[in-house]
Amino acid sequence: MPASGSDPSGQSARDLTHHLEGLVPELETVLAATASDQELEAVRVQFLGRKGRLSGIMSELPKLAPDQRPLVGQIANQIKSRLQALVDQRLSRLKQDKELKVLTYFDPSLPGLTAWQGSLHPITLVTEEICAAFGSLGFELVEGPELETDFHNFEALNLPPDHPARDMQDTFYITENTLLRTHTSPLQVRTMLRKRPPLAAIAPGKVYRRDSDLTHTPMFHQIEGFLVDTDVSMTDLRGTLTAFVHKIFEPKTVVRFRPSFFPFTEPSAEVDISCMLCGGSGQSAGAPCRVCKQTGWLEILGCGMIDPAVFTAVGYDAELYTGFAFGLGVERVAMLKYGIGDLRMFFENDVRFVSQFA
Ligand code: 2NM
Repeated sequence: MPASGSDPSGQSARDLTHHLEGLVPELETVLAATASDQELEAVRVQFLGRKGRLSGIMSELPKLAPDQRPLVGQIANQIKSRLQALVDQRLSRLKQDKELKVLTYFDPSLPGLTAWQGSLHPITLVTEEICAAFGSLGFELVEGPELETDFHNFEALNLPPDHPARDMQDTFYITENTLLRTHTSPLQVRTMLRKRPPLAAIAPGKVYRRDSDLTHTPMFHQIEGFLVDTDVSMTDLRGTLTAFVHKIFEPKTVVRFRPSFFPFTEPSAEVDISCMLCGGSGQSAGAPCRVCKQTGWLEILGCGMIDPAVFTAVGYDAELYTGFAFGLGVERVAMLKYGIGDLRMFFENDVRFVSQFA
């Protein structure tokens, strides 16, 4: 049967309709192969673009008999909507696939990432523990500059100008009169210049000495304390330091005072505690104790009754007041407390070491 309204070019309404309808399955096949938004856009342009397949067929419309054009035009619009819908469908499918892909590599049942938690350095922990122990005994905390004057670091502490501790070999001098403090005693001097007795203070801080080998670092941490009043005696010193040792180490620890010398105290003593590894026997696991080198004792601090010359230097009446003072090295106490064998561990800051004491 001849197509109705055929024209000289051979295009009939039926041919055009056939071509138009053929676009739908063709687009479906091409769309199925698209894997990205870019590919999809290229296909859309190819079919629906201004110079695309649909436009190509539509350009044949004027060749139809005028009475057939409206019907084919209507079909063409329907096909256009179908094609656009297929492209939109594919677009949302691609988007869905992308989300699904994320879900397949994200396993919500896995444990979450652990937040890295910091910890305090063992020197900080031991410093805080010692200061808290003296705090509970009524000592106030004092701090001050690491850069000191010759007067506060040496002169006021009964260290005369020719004393060996003032040697360039031992002290970091900045100028002739300023230096890095070699101990925390200048804090005691500053406190006494500022206040009148009765007073008791504990002074932690970094100190500096020109010394560097296996057992010495140019900077280390010290804590010194002192107490001044009328009628302070050596028994007060002994009782205070014994109470302190029993707060920091085990209560069964034995404390021993041994005569010594410091320029700023008279009399002076060094304090030993019974070895925590061998319990004072000198033997551990049937062998000479490695911690106390078989002596049964460990030295932990130095102390004494404050020399009247120190009181005079800060303007106190040396006839009226007496007092005691003591000092310890924080690294040394931390090594004993935690059984650390190498001083360098404190300064290397290996997290595997420093995070063990939290
Ligand atoms: C020590 C040992 C003995 C000490 C003395 C003073 C001061 F300023 F009061 F005189 N402060 N620290 C002292 C006494 C420090 O360290 C081993």
